[in-house]
Amino acid sequence: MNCRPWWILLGAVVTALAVRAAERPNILFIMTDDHAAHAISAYGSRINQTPQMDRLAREGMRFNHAFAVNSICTPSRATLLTGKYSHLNGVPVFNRFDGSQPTVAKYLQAAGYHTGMIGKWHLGSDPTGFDDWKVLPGQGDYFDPAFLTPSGRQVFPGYVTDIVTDLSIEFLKQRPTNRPFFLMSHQKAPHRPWEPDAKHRAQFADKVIPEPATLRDDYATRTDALQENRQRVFDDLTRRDLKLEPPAELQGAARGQWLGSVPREVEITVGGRKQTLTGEALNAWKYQRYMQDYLACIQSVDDNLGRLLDWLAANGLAQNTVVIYTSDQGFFLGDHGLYDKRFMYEPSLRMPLLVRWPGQIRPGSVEEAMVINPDFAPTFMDLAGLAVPADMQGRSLVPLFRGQHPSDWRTSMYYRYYHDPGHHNTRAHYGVRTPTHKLIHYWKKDQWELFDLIKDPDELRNLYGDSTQQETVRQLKTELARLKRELKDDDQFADQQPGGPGVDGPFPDKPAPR
Ligand SMILES: [Ca+2]
Repeated sequence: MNCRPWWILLGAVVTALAVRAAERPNILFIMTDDHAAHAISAYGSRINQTPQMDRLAREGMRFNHAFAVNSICTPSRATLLTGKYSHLNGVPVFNRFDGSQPTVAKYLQAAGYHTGMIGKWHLGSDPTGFDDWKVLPGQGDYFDPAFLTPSGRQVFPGYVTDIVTDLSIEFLKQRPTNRPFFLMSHQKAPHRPWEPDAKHRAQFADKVIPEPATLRDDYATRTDALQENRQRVFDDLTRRDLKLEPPAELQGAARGQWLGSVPREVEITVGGRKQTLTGEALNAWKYQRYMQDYLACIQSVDDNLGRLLDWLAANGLAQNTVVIYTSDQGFFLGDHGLYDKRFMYEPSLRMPLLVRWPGQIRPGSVEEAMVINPDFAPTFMDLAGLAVPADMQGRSLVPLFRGQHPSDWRTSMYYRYYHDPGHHNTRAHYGVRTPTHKLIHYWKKDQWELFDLIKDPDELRNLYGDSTQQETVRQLKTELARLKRELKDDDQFADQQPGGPGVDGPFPDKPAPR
């Protein structure tokens, strides 16, 4: 029996806790919205340079196979918080998140972390599990955005990417320094409508962006699902997307209709001379116009990432802070002629993932293991020294950070998208991806696609009906069924998705559109 007085024992416990707290790293999780990995130079971008993201890659680890399991904003965010797929966290589409369920923020807060959520939230309900939060209502605005806070709505003048960074730094300045912090700093950029600030818009105004090889994909061999989509650069970008100015005489509904429609000819001025673009010339111009704004938005994100990293360094926090940069999913940058995401094709499925953890992650390392966004919550738990709850469906990435490769790491991943027809007439589908193949099932149409990712990385040849591929199809269907079972996907939302008010409104306090 221990005979030491109680205050000595208590003192020992307090000391032990303090030591443990000191050892637990801070977690700064920076997530953007719709930032494709192939628009980061560390990932070999052909279209832009991102020096601050490259700095993270150089000082930390670049993941080459990080995938979203349901490639749209709201489900991705629900998965991030819960470590669960959509069919278990209740958010398969743009329906509101039930914030009473367990989340990683609540677990970390209970374990003594100072928790914060700043920026794009897009889950409809108020954040739970955070000591402080300031979130954009719905999609939020690029300029002079309103934020929802525990004490009400507040408008911040300026550009949203700068403001989210300012507020993140403010959170860090105000934090209690005797506890580790967990901050989710979520940028709205580069989400549609791709509105850059003047400085970055000017940087890209005259840039000619190389076209992707699949911009004029003819969709041969693919299923009806791709043929029917309405997210094409040439055919679906509106005048508003392309930042065309309506004629002054158009007002009210007529003005809105003009901005919301797809132009079949556009007048531009080159070297002081007016020129009318149609057909192929117009198509090429649309791609340029789209990408110039998208990339200009990203350039501001990159600058602001630099500001955050510099602030950590200047305040002695670089060493004991795990910095994570990712996006809620990927994006089509004209690939397959598309913008937006949703499809299980690589540009949309793949997330950028850069992680810096000095002393633990070897600088400049590259990880090929397959990781998925349900892995984030278990990773945060592990970093905080907490056991991963049994109902979380991902795995901690901490062993990978340390250069270890568990022999039972996943070699396939499961994906499921529900929002059909959604905003872009995208067909619901689920599928399995392995290191070499992808099998997709559009279940409402009962159509399939099979791709050989080694021989056909651009996913242009659907091999599903190919007689030489039937053994591969059989194996992938077995694996797909196994994953579906293991992940407890019982088609909970296959036919019907949750209704309700959704995450984009109504927000009675939303400012009038400009
Ligand atoms: Ca998104």
